[in-house]
Amino acid sequence: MDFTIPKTHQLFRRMVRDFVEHEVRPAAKKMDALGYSDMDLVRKLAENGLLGVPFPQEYGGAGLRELGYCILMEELGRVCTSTAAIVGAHTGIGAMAIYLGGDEAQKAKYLTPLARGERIAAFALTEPDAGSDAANIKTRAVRDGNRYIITGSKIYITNGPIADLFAVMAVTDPHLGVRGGVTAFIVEREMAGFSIGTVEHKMGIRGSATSELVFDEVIVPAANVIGQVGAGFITFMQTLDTGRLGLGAACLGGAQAALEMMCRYAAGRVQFGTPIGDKQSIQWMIADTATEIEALRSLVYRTAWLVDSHQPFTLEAAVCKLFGSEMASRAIDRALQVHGALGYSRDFPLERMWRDARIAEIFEGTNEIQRIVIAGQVLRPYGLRVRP
Ligand code: COS
Repeated sequence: MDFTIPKTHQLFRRMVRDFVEHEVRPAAKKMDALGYSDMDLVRKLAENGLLGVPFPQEYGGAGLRELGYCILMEELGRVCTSTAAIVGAHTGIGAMAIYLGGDEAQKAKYLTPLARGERIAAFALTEPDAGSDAANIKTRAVRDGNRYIITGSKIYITNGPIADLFAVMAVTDPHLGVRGGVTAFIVEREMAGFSIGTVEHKMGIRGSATSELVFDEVIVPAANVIGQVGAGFITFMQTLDTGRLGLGAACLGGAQAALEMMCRYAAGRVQFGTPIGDKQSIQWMIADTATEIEALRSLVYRTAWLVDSHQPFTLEAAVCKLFGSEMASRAIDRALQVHGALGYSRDFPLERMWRDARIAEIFEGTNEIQRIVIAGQVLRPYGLRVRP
């Protein structure tokens, strides 16, 4: 395994850091306070080529593969979890479903404008009766000549209110279940019968809009089936694998920011005549956080290397998501404790980071699901099948 980060990617990190400091940081607090996605910021992300980072240049992407995408997500996660969630839903799972499962015509028609940031994507799996139990979806797609008619609803869809294109999982044959009976579709916002339902009011990532999607006999051309009819469950599971890695990278950024804040404050805050960083109680919090960050950094970039070298990574992506989300919450909580009452103040970013971090333990597959995925992968060679 080659752990050297290529020069192109080092330069890319510098460019992203600069963009994030100048454009994302000023927007983060405002988006949280007002609870909206800043579309000017999304436009600037597009103009800087940051909405199609992993995809090949022939499809409008930056061609920086998963390594570049993880660098982007780490840098966004350092400053604004909402922006990381917007990019994660757009690039990491929405557009990714088309990249992984779509044909050349779909990549030309849909992936390319998504990668260029001309259109925004979302990934629609969760329903009232199906979130963790992804196989239990009820949204139905019925074939009618050379089109499908989709009926049902999706909930808690990140980017729902701002997206133009939706990767949607629907049942095409209820008798076949997930092995042949579930199909993925590309649905356009303008298609008749499609509408945005309830918009969520959330405790965190308030700059990332989340909503219900309603499909009232939406007519979708058969050409919008992603991959083969019946292959939708596998495409969505594979897409979630890469999404979970990106989320782990965003958690790495959040934890790193918390560590830096902790160290700065510990060096400057004097109590009992010395900086609090002189106290072992604080040093150990810093040491534990730094240790966990080193572990996550290795996990994330090794997993990116697995993806980019076309090796299996389902286990590793679930580990990144599980460990990363719990670790980022711990790191930010420690940073808040080190800052005392200042950390609890709404005038200081830590309380937003603390609220924002919590979602990573829930979305893109709860951490309970990640443990099922990990146990399943580890126990498979022993002939055991792990059931949810
Ligand atoms: N890559 C490729 N194939 C996969 C896969 C993956 N990551 N995960 C599952 N599959 C395949 C399995 O191999 C199986 O096919 P075979 O029987 O032919 O081998 C098929 O899909 C069904 O898998 P399984 O039997 O494990 O399905 P379950 O219904 O038991 O559910 C879990 C599996 C729980 C892991 C799945 O439903 C899941 O990930 N749920 C969480 C979904 C989620 O993240 N929701 C959040 C909302 S979306 S942001």
